[in-house]
Amino acid sequence: MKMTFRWFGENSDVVTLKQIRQIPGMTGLMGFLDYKAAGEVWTEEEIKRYVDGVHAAGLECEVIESVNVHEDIKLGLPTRDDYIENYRITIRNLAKYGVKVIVYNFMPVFDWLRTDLARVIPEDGSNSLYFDERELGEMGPVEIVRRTAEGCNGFSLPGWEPERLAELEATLAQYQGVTPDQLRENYKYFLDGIIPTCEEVGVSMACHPDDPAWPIFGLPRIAHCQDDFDKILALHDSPCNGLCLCTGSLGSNPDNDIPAMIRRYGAMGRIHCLHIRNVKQLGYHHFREAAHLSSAGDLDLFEIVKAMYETCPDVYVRPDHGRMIWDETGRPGYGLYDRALGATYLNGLWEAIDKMARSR
Ligand SMILES: [Mn+2]
Repeated sequence: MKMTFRWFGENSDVVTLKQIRQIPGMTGLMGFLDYKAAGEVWTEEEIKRYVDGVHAAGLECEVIESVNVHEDIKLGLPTRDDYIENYRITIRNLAKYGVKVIVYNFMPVFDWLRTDLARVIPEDGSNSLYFDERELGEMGPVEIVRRTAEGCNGFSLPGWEPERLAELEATLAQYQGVTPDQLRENYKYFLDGIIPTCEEVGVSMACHPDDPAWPIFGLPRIAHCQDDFDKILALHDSPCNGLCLCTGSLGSNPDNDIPAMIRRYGAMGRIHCLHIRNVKQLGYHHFREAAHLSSAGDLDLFEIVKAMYETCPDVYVRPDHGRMIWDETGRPGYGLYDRALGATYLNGLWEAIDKMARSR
């Protein structure tokens, strides 16, 4: 397990690299250029500047997140070939600076969705991201976007970049009538276009699951359960076509057996990284994000780390969204304190599992 942390860059994050470096056991980042629009080439110069800064702080930068896939690729429009070529260039550029894993998703329009970015947890007064599908039904897509932009404390949230959402209604209309099978066909076209480049330069693609783990607003969503992932991995059979297993996203649906999924895809060598967080179920399609500790939510973090230990022990991991605690303010989900606690807890589980395994 290589413990990493998400960081948005010095102009876009209140958390500093120095603070990240001081978290025990932290080896590197899951890095991110938050100003890049979907479809744009990530140039060598900007990658070098970012990676050099990370290295100077004593951290590695072998995983990059959110090289977003342009909607034209997901929709299968004729312009997709240009965007796929841009994606190939970005893969090559990232590989030159030591990046080994790219996290992305193939979700139409909405990267992730919550109905409240700072719902107070009554038991302890902290707050976390929250979702209640009944609230969403009343809101509709345009209202949820407006609220998300308002609630993000001035930061653009990953997946909710303003330029991506400016033409929201037009984009939603384009997806009308697109079936899950058609979306998968377009996905295959994308993978067939980029995976040979990945194989050539030694980069693995890691598909992030739908969040929450079910269809929303009638949009096709094809990455939220084991059956979906079996199909995605079969679209282009290569070790470079893999998964970013996000326990919080998948855990929003209690039907997902996450330790079993880790074992399945870990044994296949197809998990390239994990996002680990806990979820508290509050009802049907109704949950909030919880502290990492197993007893704080409904996921068994011990079983999750054990499955990882036994099937994909060298994988990159990061503590995912944390709560906002100790009066910290910042990007919803991406404060320093609770994520640092999460990393420490995961490292503790790992040490215990490792020592128990060795003493047998
Ligand atoms: Mn995630």
